[in-house]
Amino acid sequence: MTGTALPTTEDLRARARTSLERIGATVPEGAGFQARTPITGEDLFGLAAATATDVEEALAASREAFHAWRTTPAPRRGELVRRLGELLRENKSDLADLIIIEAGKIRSEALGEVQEMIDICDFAVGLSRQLYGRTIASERPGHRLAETWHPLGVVGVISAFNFPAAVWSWNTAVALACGDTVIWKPSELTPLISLACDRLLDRAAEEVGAPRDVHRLLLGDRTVGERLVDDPRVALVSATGSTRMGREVGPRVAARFGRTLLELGGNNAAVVAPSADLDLAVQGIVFAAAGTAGQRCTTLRRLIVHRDIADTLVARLTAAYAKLPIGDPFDHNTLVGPLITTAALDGMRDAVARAQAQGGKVLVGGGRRLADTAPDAAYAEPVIVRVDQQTDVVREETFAPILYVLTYDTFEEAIALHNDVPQGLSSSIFTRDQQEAERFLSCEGSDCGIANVNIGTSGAEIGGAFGGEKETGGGRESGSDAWRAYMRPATNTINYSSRLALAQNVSFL
Ligand code: UN1
Repeated sequence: MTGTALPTTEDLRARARTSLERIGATVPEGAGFQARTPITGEDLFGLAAATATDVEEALAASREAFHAWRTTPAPRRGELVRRLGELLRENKSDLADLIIIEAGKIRSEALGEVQEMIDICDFAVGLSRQLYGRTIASERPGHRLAETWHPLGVVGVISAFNFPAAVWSWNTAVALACGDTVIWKPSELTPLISLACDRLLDRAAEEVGAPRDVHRLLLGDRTVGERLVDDPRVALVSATGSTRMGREVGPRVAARFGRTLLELGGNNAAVVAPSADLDLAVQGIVFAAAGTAGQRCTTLRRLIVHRDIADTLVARLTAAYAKLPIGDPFDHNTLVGPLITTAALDGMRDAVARAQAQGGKVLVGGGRRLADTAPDAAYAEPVIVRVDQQTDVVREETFAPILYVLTYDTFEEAIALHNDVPQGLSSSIFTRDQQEAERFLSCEGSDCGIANVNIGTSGAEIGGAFGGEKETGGGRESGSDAWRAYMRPATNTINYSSRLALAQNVSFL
């Protein structure tokens, strides 16, 4: 528990204004919707939402900017991303403050999110000189096959509240290096950090002489997102959010033959084997399960522990949970800030009640804190629930700090439990047995897009591709060769002989 009182909404409003001013962003005040803070659960500013005309104007401008941007040499496009990365470095503290105010992250995690943005900019600058295609041996004499990667078009980025800036930056830094233009529809819950990011990119574009319309921000509710989803001028819709949202977005974009990159729910598990280093496992588990108040898509939600060590591990986790400092995310001692809304708290309580009704036992946590001082905020104690079976509530993603603990006897059983959920984002195993670790990483082990050893499920670096299988949506963002989703490949056959030879030995004329 933290001893200090929460800041007032007035303080937070002033702080947000100061950060926005230092960044140079102006707030489009209006009556469309409210910027709010989960720290007190109260409103900060009324904002104007984008109208249908604004969306249309952004689409036309973005499409036009694409025509200039795609012919700008890729290393020159990288200069825009480099300048953005520098501005993110210079404004790191103010950006982190806005993330704390709007998403309720603790300071070290908010700074970590900005660092992730800086890292992806560095990556994308390098990428701008490495958009490699292949040369392929032709079956015909005097011919060469080549693969060329071209810019795709306008990319619509729809992002969620929990990584309000980093997920935008993964998409935007890479898309810009690839020669695309971007229209961003952020979560309605985090408009201020979006305004700040947009302003910094705007400044970077001015300074390097890039077309201003390579990036457009559209604030507003889901109708704004829907317009991007349905418009054939948006070549790729990159959407992060719930599986429910993905189920709507995917088919709608597919119906017009557009492309999607979906990052949806996770129901991430860690297997803890009898040989595990428990000191390391406890640290890894507590950060992954309770960090960010359980609101990462990579949050650890299921622990699959070998029966022989289950009681020992659970006792250590329970002790660690009982001491977690919960409260004001600006307080340097706090490790668990608020949930985003009281609706999220209701969802958490509902899931725990269902788990109990299905035979689960609450071992620690689950209570509400600070309800008297901040009735509109949602401070929850991270909870551990021991369950005998993977019941339906355990197989769902509840976006809150709930850790379900299951036990196993054989490694095969652990893998079967691990994979028996609809989602497939992130996974990990704590073990000192190399065979077990390798089997977990193999094709018959974890079925997730991310599989780790002796580290938790969350906190991926940008260098790898980020995303997952099954109901997680199948998209890959960020590092490795995720850039290919933002470009279109063309296969070229070049005849440098003076004979026309047809493939497959076809003769004609
Ligand atoms: C998300 O929760 O949407 O791996 C992204 C992580 C972070 C990104 C999470 N680097 O936890």
